Amino acid sequence: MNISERIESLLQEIEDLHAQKAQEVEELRVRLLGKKGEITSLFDEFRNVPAEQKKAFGQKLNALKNAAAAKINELKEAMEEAATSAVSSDLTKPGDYRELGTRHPISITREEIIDIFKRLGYAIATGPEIEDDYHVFEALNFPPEHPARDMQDTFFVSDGANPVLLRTHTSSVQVRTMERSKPPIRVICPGRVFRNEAISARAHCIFHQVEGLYIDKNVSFADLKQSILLFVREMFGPDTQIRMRPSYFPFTEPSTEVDISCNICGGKGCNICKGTGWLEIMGAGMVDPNVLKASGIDPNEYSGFAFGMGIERIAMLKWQVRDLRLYFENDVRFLKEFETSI
Ligand code: 2U9
Repeated sequence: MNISERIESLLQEIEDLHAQKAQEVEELRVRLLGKKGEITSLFDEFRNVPAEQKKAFGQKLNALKNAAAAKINELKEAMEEAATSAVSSDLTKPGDYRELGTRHPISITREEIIDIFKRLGYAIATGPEIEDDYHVFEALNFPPEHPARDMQDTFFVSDGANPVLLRTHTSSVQVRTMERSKPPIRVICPGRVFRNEAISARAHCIFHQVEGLYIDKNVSFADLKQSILLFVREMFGPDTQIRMRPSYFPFTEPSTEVDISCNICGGKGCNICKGTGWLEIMGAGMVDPNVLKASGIDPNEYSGFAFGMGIERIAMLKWQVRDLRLYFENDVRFLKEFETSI
């Protein structure tokens, strides 16, 4: 066979090529295009072709080489596709190992808090993150000039008589619950809240809260104290003590800030509790009569208590997380540390 005939026959052969295994495709590639392959040796012989025929042969040879490369690629791709779509005929074969993700510490903590209050008979309530001034401030007894109503503290979406804004606490959910139901009310409201704050190790413009509300006849401050004590002992261990300090919130009267005995040093004083033996975990109080009235509940007939806590803070105290920003960065090295806490 002369060169011309060999090119023709190889072209024909390439068109009819087929392969069953990846190894066969590789063998074909070596036989045709490898260092000592048939097409490669045709290129070597090209030197002996008379000058006037060189152009025509050159074109044919290049076409042959391209056809071979394209065919081999096509076979390779077909093989890869078959490998991925093929159903194993051995149905007893173990499945591929898939690495499991971990739940986020904020989710773990939220579920744990909710679970404790569920056992105390609380129902879960949720509501919109984009709210109006009435449900976030007005109905909660915030005076018109309260600093939280300032652009510096709250993200406003629109202004007007009843501005639209991103809720700064989940208390608006309790307001909506009071509007549509009659006591007894026992709800727990988890959710995201938004505050116009500079981001630091201790503050973020988005964080998570769990708030609770209990309204019935004869609900007292003693009920509040006992409920909180039960919660902290479930959350931080049976030896945990609580301490209440007087505070002020527009929506509760009296109001209190709640501390727990330091879960690191047991109250002796360490660098986590800054030597005080106590850690602040939440705020609480008796619902202000104005707040009950605004949502159609008679304060002469009913009383109630409410509390609120930041989930990030509870999780920080539980696991000694030093910097709040870690919760939002999704660095897997951080998230992996909670693998066993699920
Ligand atoms: C209604 C009536 C009263 C919810 C409450 C707190 C105290 C409180 C803070 C803790 C840390 C918010 O996340 S934080 O910054 N919360 O101190 N929240 S009492 O009181 C309510 C809610 C709704 C109708």
